[in-house]
Amino acid sequence: MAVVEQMPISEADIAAFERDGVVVIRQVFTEWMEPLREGVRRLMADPGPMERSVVPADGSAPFFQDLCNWQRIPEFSDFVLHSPAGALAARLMRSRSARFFHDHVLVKQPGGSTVTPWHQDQPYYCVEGRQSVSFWTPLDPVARSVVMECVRGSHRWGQDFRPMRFDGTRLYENDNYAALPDIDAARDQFDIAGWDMAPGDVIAFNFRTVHGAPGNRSPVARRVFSARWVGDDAVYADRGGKGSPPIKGLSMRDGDPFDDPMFPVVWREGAQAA
Ligand SMILES: O=C(O)CCC(=O)C(=O)O
Repeated sequence: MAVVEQMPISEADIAAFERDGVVVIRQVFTEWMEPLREGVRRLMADPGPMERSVVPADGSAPFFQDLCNWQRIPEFSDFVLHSPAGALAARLMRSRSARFFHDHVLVKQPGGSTVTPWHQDQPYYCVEGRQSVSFWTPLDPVARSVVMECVRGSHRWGQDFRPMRFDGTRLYENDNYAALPDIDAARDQFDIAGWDMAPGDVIAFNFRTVHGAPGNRSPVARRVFSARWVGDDAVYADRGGKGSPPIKGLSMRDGDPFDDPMFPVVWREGAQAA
């Protein structure tokens, strides 16, 4: 278990994460790149039941997506349980614990035109809380022009916006959510963050932070392992419909502490000394 004081992040990084809902941390997962690439190779050869790839109508390269595979792909299990990710998540969330929620693999093949629309993750999820973080971890170099972007401060807008499937249909029928503002129509009115990324770097963002990504106009694949974490204040959220990921077999009720063996506490304050 990683010792939290040894994490390569500063108080300034944590303050930026709280203020902006997003921060980039350099070279934190460098030694995990080859194992995660091997895990993605294994996954793409044998996708899971939640695979939902998009094949663009224009004939350009597909956008491979799959979720919740960490228990069956050994390289992913190893990363979740033994990398510094849990300790890093706890530190960024200022939480005494870090519980793993799920993994999401997103591979945009070279030339693929599929855009990831602007969205917040929170309303898709069966969990609620202020303490949350996703680690968007690219396994290839990703240029600023291709990288996922985040709207700084949007996690503090005080509103959850309608979750849409990436094909433009509503995730929940008859919901009361407002539509997300049209970010692309007024990009200069938002504080949009994005960076050139090297393998080993991570973009850490809150589940409420508005984010999206362009198609992959570059000549190299954009393989990403996104790892989602929650903190001490996490509770189960029944959103009255099949959320995303569509996780089955949970017995928690709305407002219950988010505690199920499917979501292990990977890091807990004080436990590393034991
Ligand atoms: O990589 C992308 O295209 C989008 C990533 C994303 O939406 C996420 O990790 O939550």
